[in-house]
Amino acid sequence: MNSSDRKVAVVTGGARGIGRAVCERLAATGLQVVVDYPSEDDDGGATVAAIEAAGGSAVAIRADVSRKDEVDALFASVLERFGRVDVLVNNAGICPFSEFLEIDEELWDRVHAVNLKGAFLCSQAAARAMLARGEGGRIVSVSSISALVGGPLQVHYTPTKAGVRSLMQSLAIVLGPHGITCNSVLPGTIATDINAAFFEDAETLRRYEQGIPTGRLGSPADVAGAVAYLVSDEAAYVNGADILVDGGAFVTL
Ligand code: NAD
Ligand code: RM4
Repeated sequence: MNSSDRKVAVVTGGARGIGRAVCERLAATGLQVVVDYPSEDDDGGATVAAIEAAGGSAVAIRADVSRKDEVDALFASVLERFGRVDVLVNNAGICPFSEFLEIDEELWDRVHAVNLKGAFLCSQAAARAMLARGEGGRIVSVSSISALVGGPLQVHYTPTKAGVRSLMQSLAIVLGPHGITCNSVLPGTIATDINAAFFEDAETLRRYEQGIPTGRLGSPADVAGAVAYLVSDEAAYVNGADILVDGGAFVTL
């Protein structure tokens, strides 16, 4: 099969954690995967190597999602190489846990720029390519249980996750008529680098696990499964929806 005949998925922040699991899962379903990464210190080489070792196809391209020039260059490069974008997964995100009174304007802006503006910029660029091709598409954003509940050390972060979920709801209305579905996955607490320091304390980890009916933190693969469903043909009529992947934590609150 010519590479332009195979569907292409762009996954932001695909170097590690949930993004890496999503990349590997989508590649296993036959998609060509573009692994976005923000800097040479945090590159997508390991993700590409794992996909290729499993017989899949992937390339890594650097772009900080908070920068419009870099996002535009990312999608221009994808179109030049593959001629199409079929799937976008907005996964890139940061959560520098901080006390409310210690969050300065710069930190607030940075968290919003990566988590929310980044999802907007990438969704707009991907939608332009999908609309031009006219064959529909899928946009999935990795929001969070934090779109639904607050967090004492996440005052700058939870509004971005509510915002990303809301972005998908509005885009579902705008893009649905063109066969482009827009949905969110809301992970609960997933063991990744983003919260590793927080869970170094065994007592904190035990308390969290006790609050989750399934008795454990989630894994990146748990989230990737939900993303893969939303990207699949079976989810063609799912639009503007959320899938909560939290082991039941929310319903215990
Ligand atoms: P992680 O820190 O392992 O991964 C974050 C990824 O985002 C990394 O690959 C990093 O390189 C990338 N990234 C950071 N800034 C970027 C930028 N400016 N441009 C492009 N990429 C950038 O953490 P994770 O848990 O895998 O987080 C992935 C997403 O899942 C985030 O949006 C996070 O908010 C969300 N999430 C995580 C959890 C959890 O408990 N781990 C729960 C709910 C939602
Ligand atoms: C999530 C949620 C999780 C936390 C991460 C960092 O959205 O709040 O509990 O581990 O953020």
